[in-house]
Amino acid sequence: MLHLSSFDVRLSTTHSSRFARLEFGAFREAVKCRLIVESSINIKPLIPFGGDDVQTRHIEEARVLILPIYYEVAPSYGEGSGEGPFHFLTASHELETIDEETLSDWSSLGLHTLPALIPSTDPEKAISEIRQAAKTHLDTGKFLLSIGGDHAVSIGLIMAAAQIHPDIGVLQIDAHMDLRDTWHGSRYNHGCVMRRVADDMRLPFVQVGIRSFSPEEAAYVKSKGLKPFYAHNIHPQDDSWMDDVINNLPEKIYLTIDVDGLDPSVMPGTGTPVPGGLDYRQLVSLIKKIGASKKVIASDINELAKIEGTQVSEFTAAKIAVKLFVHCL
Ligand SMILES: [Mn+2]
Repeated sequence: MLHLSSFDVRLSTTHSSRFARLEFGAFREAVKCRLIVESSINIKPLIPFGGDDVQTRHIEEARVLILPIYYEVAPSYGEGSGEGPFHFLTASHELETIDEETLSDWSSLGLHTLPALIPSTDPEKAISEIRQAAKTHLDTGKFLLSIGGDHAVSIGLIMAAAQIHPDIGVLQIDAHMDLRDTWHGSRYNHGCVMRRVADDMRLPFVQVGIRSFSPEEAAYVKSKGLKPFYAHNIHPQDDSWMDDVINNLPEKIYLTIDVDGLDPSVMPGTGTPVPGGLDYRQLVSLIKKIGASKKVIASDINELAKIEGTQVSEFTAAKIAVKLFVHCL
């Protein structure tokens, strides 16, 4: 007689971050088996940013490198950021190549989309892999735009940028402080990005769009005398607060854009949409001002999670990438 009460099997494949749990239940007459997909990243083939016609074939001739990173570990709420690079790049193909503000043709800037990076699902290992990959690309002196993935990818990316440019500062667009020391059992979780920047990398940083944080983070901000740009203090029409952002940063910038920094009416496709965020034009103005007054070394766009039936989020994310190219190169 077979007696099974419950039985879990965790499966993982070597080529993707796909996890599954097999559940066996014992019943009087039969043993039933149920497959539950806990979290999976569907690794799909990617098109280059803007499509094949835009791709600068030879990497040596490129001015901009775009690094897609399939990574999503322990999301806090909604899932799907792991497949963000696929949806971002697919949407980028639909962009017109003239930027309406500058009237420049961004397709001739020399964009080269790199093969996707699929890091380990162990956060510490993943951060190390991302750091090494980013370091190799940043060593070329080209502008690196990385596409997440969850926000944890930025830890490795910023580490790499700071290795090459120790005088760099970080500008974070985000609804969340990401100042937890650990989250979901790791110091390298998406909720810990800026804590690593502050405590481990000891870099100056400015946070914009903040409207969601824990008691631990509030206490940390108070103890360190930090002055985040809370979303509720950002004037809807007057952009003069952006001068304060600029004045609080050094000359060299790493710009990390968690898409949930935008208002969910603009960017609904993200795991933790929080009302009251930046509007699209405010973000573009900030990018423009930063680009005009600082040297942006590298950037990332992360936490994009597609909503089936609408393309607004991924198309907006792709458009933000164009704004980085036309204003920050
Ligand atoms: Mn974040």
